[in-house]
Amino acid sequence: MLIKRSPNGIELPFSSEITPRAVFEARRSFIKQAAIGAVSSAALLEMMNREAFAQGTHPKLAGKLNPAYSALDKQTAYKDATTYNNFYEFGTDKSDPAQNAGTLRTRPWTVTIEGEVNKPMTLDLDALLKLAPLEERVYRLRCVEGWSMVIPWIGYSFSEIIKKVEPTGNAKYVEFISLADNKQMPGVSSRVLHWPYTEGLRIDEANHPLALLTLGMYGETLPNQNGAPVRMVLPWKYGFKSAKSIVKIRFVKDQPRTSWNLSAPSEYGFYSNVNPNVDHPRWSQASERRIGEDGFLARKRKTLMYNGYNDVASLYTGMDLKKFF
Ligand SMILES: Nc1nc2c(c(=O)[nH]1)N[C@H]1C(S)=C(S)[C@@H](COP(=O)(O)O)O[C@H]1N2
Ligand SMILES: [Mo]
Repeated sequence: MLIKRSPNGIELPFSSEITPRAVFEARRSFIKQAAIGAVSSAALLEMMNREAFAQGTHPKLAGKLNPAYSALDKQTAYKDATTYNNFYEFGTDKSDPAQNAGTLRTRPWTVTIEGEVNKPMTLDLDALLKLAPLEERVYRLRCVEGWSMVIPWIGYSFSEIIKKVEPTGNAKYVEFISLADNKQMPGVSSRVLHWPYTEGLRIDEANHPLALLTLGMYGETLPNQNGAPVRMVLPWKYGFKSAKSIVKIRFVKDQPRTSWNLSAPSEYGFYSNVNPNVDHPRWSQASERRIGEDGFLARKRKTLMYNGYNDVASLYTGMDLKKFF
């Protein structure tokens, strides 16, 4: 995909480059042709590996709308939310995850929860889906790169998991670990990040009801490129804090090392709360571009403290948020 690099390093794609419906339709007819033997099986396999971009191609997943935790902002188009992604396990271009994540096998899938808990457990997808009532929550997601989306996620508060595993008194932090399998994830062979992708929260942050254990979006299970089959969504923090395709959750005594912090500690702090007053060393965080709302000549929106989720402010009273960025 053609990228225009702005002076501050933020990538600005032209909206015309987002896969148009016509391309999707072309793939459909391509698959039909393949069925009658008109194209090679290698080409067919490559095509099948691509994740579908249209809504309605994933199993339905219903959640009861939680209006108290839902933004009224216009929702990002499904196509934009599923073709403009960061998921470095599948490549570093925004279009790579949609192109490459078809190789991810999301069933069977288990999440192992261990460490400082009285009840360590390994849960499969069905157990995760049944653990608590599913809710729909429309959250703003603000990427540290300066763009944002509004997505109707489906899941439940991570606090439901915490209740279930009973952390010990030593559990001060929670570590989220993504799958890192180079057979399914071509990007894991490159050294752009420390694999597995690891993120973390202080336990009181993880216990905040806004922290969403996420299993679906737009009324369906998660597309692979959005972190199937289970991810976190932390709307008051920069997007990279919300780990995708999680296989392990550890309750620990000490603040965990995280992938982005390891790769550039002065740029990506452990807390990484959305904060328009604390600039990234290479660009301002005062404003953002809403994906789908504007093209290359971006109409900028003001970025809000905690991405507008002021509910979380009490977690940080007395902390210098410039120091703990
Ligand atoms: N495992 C993993 N999780 C990840 C990432 C990643 O590269 N690998 N990228 C993060 C970043 S930078 C962002 S902005 C969000 C993007 O989520 P979305 O593609 O569903 O919008 O996922 C986050 N979670
Ligand atoms: Mo991001």
